[in-house]
Parts: sequence; C-alpha cells; structure tokens
Amino acid sequence: MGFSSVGFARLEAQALAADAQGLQAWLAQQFHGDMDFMQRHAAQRADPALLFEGARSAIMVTLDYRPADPDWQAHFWQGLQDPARATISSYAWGRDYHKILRNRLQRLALALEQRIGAFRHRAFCDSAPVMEVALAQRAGLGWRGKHTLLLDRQQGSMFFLGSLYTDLDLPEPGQAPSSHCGTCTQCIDICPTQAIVAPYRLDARRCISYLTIEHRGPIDESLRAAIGNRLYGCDDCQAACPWNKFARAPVAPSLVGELAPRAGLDQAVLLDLWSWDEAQFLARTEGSPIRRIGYWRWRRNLIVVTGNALRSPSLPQALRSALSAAVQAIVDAADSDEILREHACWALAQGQGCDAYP
Ligand code: B12
Ligand code: SF4
Ligand code: SF4
Repeated sequence: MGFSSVGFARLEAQALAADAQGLQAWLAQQFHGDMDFMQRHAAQRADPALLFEGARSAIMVTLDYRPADPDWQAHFWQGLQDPARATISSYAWGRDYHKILRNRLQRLALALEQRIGAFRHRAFCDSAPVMEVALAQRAGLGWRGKHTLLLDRQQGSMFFLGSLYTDLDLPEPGQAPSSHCGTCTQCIDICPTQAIVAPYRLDARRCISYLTIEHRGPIDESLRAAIGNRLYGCDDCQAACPWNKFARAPVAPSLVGELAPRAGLDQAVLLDLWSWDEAQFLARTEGSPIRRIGYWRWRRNLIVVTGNALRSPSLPQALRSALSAAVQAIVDAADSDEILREHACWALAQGQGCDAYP
C-alpha cells in the first residue's frame, strides 16, 4: 500500500490515560486557540470506544512525504530567505494526504479480510478525534520529539500517520521506542514564534502552522513579522531536526505521482499568487489540503507574507511597486472585508517603516 511502517496499538482508555491527561492540561492552558474541535471531542480522543464501538486494536501506519529533492533542507532554508517567494509546507504540495491515507487503509482492510475473514474496522487520518501520535508511539513506530511530532531514527518525522481502528486483538509491542532527542533543543531554538514553550509543549496559538491553516480570524500583529514568507504551514522545527537527515521521500510509484508538487506550489512566486482570483484558487487547489482554508484565509496569509516582503531591503523595486499595488487595491476596494483591509494597511506600512501604521 506504500506505507513505510506499521504497528499495532491496544485501544484501551486506560492505556491512553497519561496522554489524555496531557491533552486536558494542554486544553486547560487554552493552547488549542480556536480549534474548538480539540475541546469538543476530547472524550473520544481519550477513549477510542466512544468513537468506535467495540474498539480493540488499531493498525497504525506511517507514510513518508519528504520532498524528492536530495538537497531539500538547504533549498528549504534558502527559500525562506527570498522575499519574492511564498513558501508552502511540503506536505501540502501534492494530493490531499487525508484521502491518500484513508483510501489505502481501506484497501488494506479489504486485503486483510480476504485472508482472515470479515472484521469491523474504520480508517482515520488526522481529521477524526484520534490520538494518532500517542497510538503510533505505543505501536512502536517512533518516539515523540520535543517538537511534539513522532520521530524515528530511520525515517525522521516527515511522514503522515494513519490509523485503522478494528475489533481485532492484535499484539502491542511491550515497550515503546526510547527517545533519541537527548540534550538537543534545535526545534525549540529555531521556532520563529517560540511556539514550543517547553519540550513537548506546543502553544498552537503561536504556531505558524496553526496561524496560517487553522486560525480563522485576524493574525495577531506581534506574530506577523515572524511568519516571514510562510504562506501555508511551517516546516522549520522539522527541517532543523538532525534526525530528518534520514527522512524519506515516498518510493511507491503511485505515491510519487500523488504527492508530486502541483500548480508550482513547491516554487510559488508571490506576485503570481496575487493574480489568482477565487475561481483560480479553487481550481488550482482542487484535491489539495490547501483548499480547506478557503480563499479568505489564503488572501489574509498572502497579505501578511507581502507585508514581510515589503519590509525586505533586497526586494527589487519593480516587484515592490507591483506588490504594493496589489495590497493597495484591497485597501481601496469599497467592498473589502474589514479584517483583510486592516492586514493590508499593516502590510503597506511595512514598506514605509512601521510608523505609518496606526
Ligand atoms: C491539532 C493538530 C495540530 C495543531 C497542534 C499541534 C500539536 N502539537 O498539538 C497545529 C495546527 C499547530 C498542527 C501543526 C502541525 N501538524 Co498537526 N496535528 C494535529 C492533530 C489533529 C491533533 C494533535 C493533538 O492531539 N494535539 C493535542 C496536544 C495536547 O497533543 P501534543 O502536542 O501531541 O501533546 C502531547 C504531550 O506533549 C503532552 N502535552 C502537551 N502539552 C502539554 C501541557 C502540559 C501542561 C502537560 C502536562 C502535557 C502536555 O500531552 C499530549 C498527549 O500526550 C494531529 C492528528 C491527530 N488526530 O492526532 C495532527 C498531526 C500531529 N500533525 C501533523 C503534522 C504533519 C503537522 C505539521 C508538521 C504540519 C505543517 N508542516 O505545518 C505541524 C507541526 C507543528 C508541531 N510542531 O506540532 C502530523 C504529524 C505526523 C508525525 N510525524 O508525528 C499529524 C499526526 C497528522 C497526521 N495524521 O499525519 N497540528
Ligand atoms: S511548525 Fe513552525 S511555528 Fe510551529 S512549532 Fe514548528 S517551527 Fe514553530
Ligand atoms: S530537533 Fe532535537 S529535540 Fe527537536 S525533535 Fe529533533 S532531536 Fe528532538
């Protein structure tokens, strides 16, 4: 099916009790921001039987998505320095991974049924109330890095997780892999917004991935500059992690095609993206996870990235004029949304020194 690793985890509330406590502590600190779904479905995360009656074991899988470019880390850091670019997290360059994982997990379930007979199952990837990292850790697929993601010595962390809940009794490995983070703190140190407030503690409200993908309102002004040219998602804590030297690109030919960059998203040019109207946004992000954020958030992010480009002294003059004009059009349009207009005023002020912004 193109998965990179597989393991089994028992689906017992008791086995997940420590993680459920961690989740409650995280929610109590309001680290989830406006991701209400994290609060609403916390009970189902903690007790798999509330999501899937008769749950016994999960088949946990990983699927690699590192870019094919062998020098991807160097090119990643270079891309972040270029104000003419807009960077998009590499997991989102190709087809929506939710669909890829769920389809393949369903096919896996059917293949298993042909061998062992019918069993009850349900496939999940990301969008259901499942504690995927905790379950994958129990299944022996890696340890939790200080950036909170699952990490493995042969695979780094640039893989998706998927789970197949079943009513089967499958053997869980006795001991989860031990941590190999040691005294390293590179993910914490590199984070542009200091979102990793302590090892294994992520304040999502500061995380650029949250701000550009999940967050629905205005982006806090104090965090805008640190977003740099990150238009959608953020890969910094993973790119900085030494174990991601071993991250792997997908090898199954069908996956290579499905995850291959679409619509030039791996090399996006900021000015080009300004020419996308809503219909073009929808057409070019069809089948991509980016589509879910909708055109409003896409524009909000584009304005923030443009403001940061305008602050850069290395931005060529012709490009500066063209980008300023694009943002000015949002300020001038009679029917502009108030939040977008405020972001646009902020962006213009970045080119003129911040005093110009009220
Ligand atoms: C919500 C969510 C987010 C949020 C919050 C992330 C987070 N760390 O919680 C945001 C939008 C920020 C996000 C970002 C990203 N995500 Co995300 N996300 C999820 C989701 C849906 C739930 C994660 C979750 O349960 N968070 C709740 C908190 C409590 O969990 P936690 O941080 O892991 O914390 C645990 C402990 O550290 C401890 N703890 C944490 N805080 C505290 C505080 C106290 C006081 C205590 C005592 C304990 C404690 O308790 C928790 C339970 O053990 C999962 C999919 C899923 N269904 O599981 C994907 C998932 C984790 N994300 C994924 C990815 C790829 C990303 C990004 C890399 C995407 C990107 N490039 O932009 C970034 C990485 C940012 C980062 N460093 O985490 C992958 C990770 C794959 C892997 N290798 O592990 C997942 C598994 C999706 C998937 N199916 O592949 N994500
Ligand atoms: S994804 Fe980016 S902003 Fe979020 S924790 Fe990692 S480095 Fe920080
Ligand atoms: S950067 Fe260092 S501390 Fe962070 S997850 Fe990787 S090994 Fe662990």
